[in-house]
Amino acid sequence: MATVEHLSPLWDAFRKELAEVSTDEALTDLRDKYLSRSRGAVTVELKKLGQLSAEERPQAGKLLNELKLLVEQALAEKAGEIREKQKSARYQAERVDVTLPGYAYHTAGRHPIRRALEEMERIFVSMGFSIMSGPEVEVDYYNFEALNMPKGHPARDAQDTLYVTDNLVLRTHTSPVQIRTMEKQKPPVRIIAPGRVFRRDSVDATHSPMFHQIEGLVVDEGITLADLKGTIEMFLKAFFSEDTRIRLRPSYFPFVEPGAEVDVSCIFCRGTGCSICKQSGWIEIMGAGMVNPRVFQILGYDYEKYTGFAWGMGVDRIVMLKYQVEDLRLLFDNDIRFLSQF
Ligand code: 2NM
Repeated sequence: MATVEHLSPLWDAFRKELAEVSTDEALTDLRDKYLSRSRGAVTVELKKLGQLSAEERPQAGKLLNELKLLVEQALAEKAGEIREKQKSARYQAERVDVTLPGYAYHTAGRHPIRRALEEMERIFVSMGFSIMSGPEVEVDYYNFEALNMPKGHPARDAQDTLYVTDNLVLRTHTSPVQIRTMEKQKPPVRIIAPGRVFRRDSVDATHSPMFHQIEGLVVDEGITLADLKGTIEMFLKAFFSEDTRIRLRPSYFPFVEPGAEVDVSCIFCRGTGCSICKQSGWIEIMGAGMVNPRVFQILGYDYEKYTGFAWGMGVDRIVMLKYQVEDLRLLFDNDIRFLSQF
């Protein structure tokens, strides 16, 4: 007989067992135990309803259905509790401490020589220069002849030049780019020529058979040595620092007249004297000069009408100076332990 007295022990037993349940599996077992179609404790009671008299059946049926509903509700609640517990356990396990220091990523970066080249290009482009390039394997005429270095000139010495054939060399400077540009283009010319150059040198701390240069050239009517000095000073102030001073010392290059070496006030001691500038306060940084009229003549430029200035500097040397790299080979070995410092 299904009465409250008869059913409440069943409910109490269910509640007690439910309290012990903490996993999905145990909950399924408990559901089966009370509600399974064949042998669930509540189902068994429902099946017994058929044996009751017509008077008893409605009341008992109502009670049993209420119990079934309560059991289902309690099971659903428990299922929700288990889900929540699982969720918070997972969150706890996956917890991230955002205050821990991060991992350093190995990202690719530009080589210090490339960075210096790009910075120099940026400054000259901002001053109105165009960037030109040309072949690294060059014919004798562009590398020497047109630059006022006829056959037999000491600067052509086989000790310095890497020959491909009698008439082909690995360019020893980027000046041939300037010659090729002037051949194609009438003044005004305002160009820079960055790139690789080659010399027949043995490798040591200050020599490499391949290194980098940036040369520049300005040609127009009325260009003077003052333009050379002002342009170069503006560039060097932008590249090093605004308080950089420069000085020109007379020098000789076959393709300029007059020619000069350009010094900057020492970028480390600012001119007061230190070990890097050997107490002189000055550091030699480039060669420059007024383009030799002979070069214009070879090219068929009107050398009565046009004047120009040009300069050339070694990029690798400047990188060594700027970062105090004592050995040029470090710039070419590409050891990641060295490169990752930049
Ligand atoms: C230097 C120093 C001085 C130079 C001259 C020319 C050209 F093609 F116009 F004649 N190009 N580069 C030049 C002048 C290069 O390097 C130390």
